[in-house]
Amino acid sequence: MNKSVYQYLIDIISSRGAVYAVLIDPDQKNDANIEKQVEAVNSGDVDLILVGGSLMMDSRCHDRTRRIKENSKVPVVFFPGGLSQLSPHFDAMFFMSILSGRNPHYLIGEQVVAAPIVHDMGIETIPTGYLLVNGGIPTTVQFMSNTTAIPANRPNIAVAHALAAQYLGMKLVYLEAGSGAQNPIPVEMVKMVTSCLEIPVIVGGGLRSPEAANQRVLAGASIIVTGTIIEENADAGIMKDFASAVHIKG
Ligand code: 1GP
Repeated sequence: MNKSVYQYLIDIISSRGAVYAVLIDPDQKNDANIEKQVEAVNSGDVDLILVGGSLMMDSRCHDRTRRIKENSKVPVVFFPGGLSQLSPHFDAMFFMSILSGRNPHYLIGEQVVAAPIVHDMGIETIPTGYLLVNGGIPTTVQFMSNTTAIPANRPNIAVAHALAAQYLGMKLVYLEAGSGAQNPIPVEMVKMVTSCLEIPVIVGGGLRSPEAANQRVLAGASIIVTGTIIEENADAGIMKDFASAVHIKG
């Protein structure tokens, strides 16, 4: 691909209304199904694969990332759960900071250690402000990052963080309820954040139906992420249902 992954995303947002991204966790739990999941993505009108997870239960995540990249027809982007998952197989990475938290390690510590390695690998970086919102149950990301999530019924707090991300020069804001969240990001919060922002907003965590994804795109989300759905059923038909709910234009 000649253009940057960021430009690829911007072009899809403008031509199709929003991007549908599928998160594949390169953890042991997906080992047997990686090729099947990528095949469902390839045939399911999915625009992007995100790779990452909050906790790896063995040492083979790089090998799984390579298998994802080798089989994928769409760009493969690192969604960092931690520095140890960084690999040269990625087309780009969300260079993220957990801005909703006050844990310096995830605000800037990991990023400083990662930066020279990213520079050496030459991976495209997409600066992303990551905002963790309470999804109703404690999630792995919340526990592992040792941060407090934004209360789901306080959209103003999300707006303030999202604006700060934009003014700091971030190119994307990720509204995250956490993988397997009981409640996805409230539609009202998506509306309030996107109406104040000029940069695209990603929404993920706990989205279990195409309707739920569609509501958030109509509320202003530019990128929708699902992860658990493909882990439960690596089926191209389900991916297509989500993709057509997300692609509201064209
Ligand atoms: C996690 O938002 C993603 O970062 C995906 O969440 O697994 O709940 O779809 P789910």
